Amino acid sequence: MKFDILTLFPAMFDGPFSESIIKRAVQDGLLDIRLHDIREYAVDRHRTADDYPYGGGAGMVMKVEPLAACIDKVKAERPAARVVLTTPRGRPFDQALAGELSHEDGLIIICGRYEGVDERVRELFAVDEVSLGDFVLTGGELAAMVIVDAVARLVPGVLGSEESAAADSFSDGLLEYPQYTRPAEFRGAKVPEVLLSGNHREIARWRRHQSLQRTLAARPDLLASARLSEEDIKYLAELTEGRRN
Ligand code: JAH
Repeated sequence: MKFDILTLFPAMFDGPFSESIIKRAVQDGLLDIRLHDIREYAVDRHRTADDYPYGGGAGMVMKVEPLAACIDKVKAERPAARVVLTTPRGRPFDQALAGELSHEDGLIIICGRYEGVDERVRELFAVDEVSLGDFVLTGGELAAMVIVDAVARLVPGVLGSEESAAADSFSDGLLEYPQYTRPAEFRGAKVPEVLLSGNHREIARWRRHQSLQRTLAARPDLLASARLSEEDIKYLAELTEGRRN
């Protein structure tokens, strides 16, 4: 899968893509991550990438010309790629969208800066706006890294056979059950007996119940679209019994 990232701060990406799973996937040729410095597409003497907003107001706006030149260049190299702009006003990014994007041939991710990018970028290019949540960053770079990470791990072969994406949180729309490893007791805190029992049916049942409990407690909104069995629904009914809501 090909990722092309358009940014004024390419050096921000040095760390996250040079470690662990993403690094290995790039080395193995499964991922091709390219960084494009938007400033290199500014043609004026000072390589200006921002300017004052028409109509006045606080802060600066990312100029359209350097960004458009950069998009033109990258689109010519990647005609099939989908163009994404990270912004708080975009479509909420979730596991379903990560899965959808992982089937694309390539992604061109535009990282905004300042108060935002000149609106004409959205007008002139087919741009999908994506948001990581209702908060404001100093720029889209960190959001782009999150998107690359979440999408890349869904590309076949990126996770080893040890780590499979299938059994993760959200694969069935529930939060993950608690995990433990050795020692069986630490500072008086014990690993639940059932996990040491070797009874795999009981272990699976306990884990499912834990997932349901946690989801009900922390993210009850997820239960509406989770894939639940008759037994799950019975268990949830038991959990909520005695409550009035
Ligand atoms: C901030 C351009 N939803 C996360 C997110 C994504 C992008 C930005 N902020 C938050 C952002 C400033 C300029 C983009």
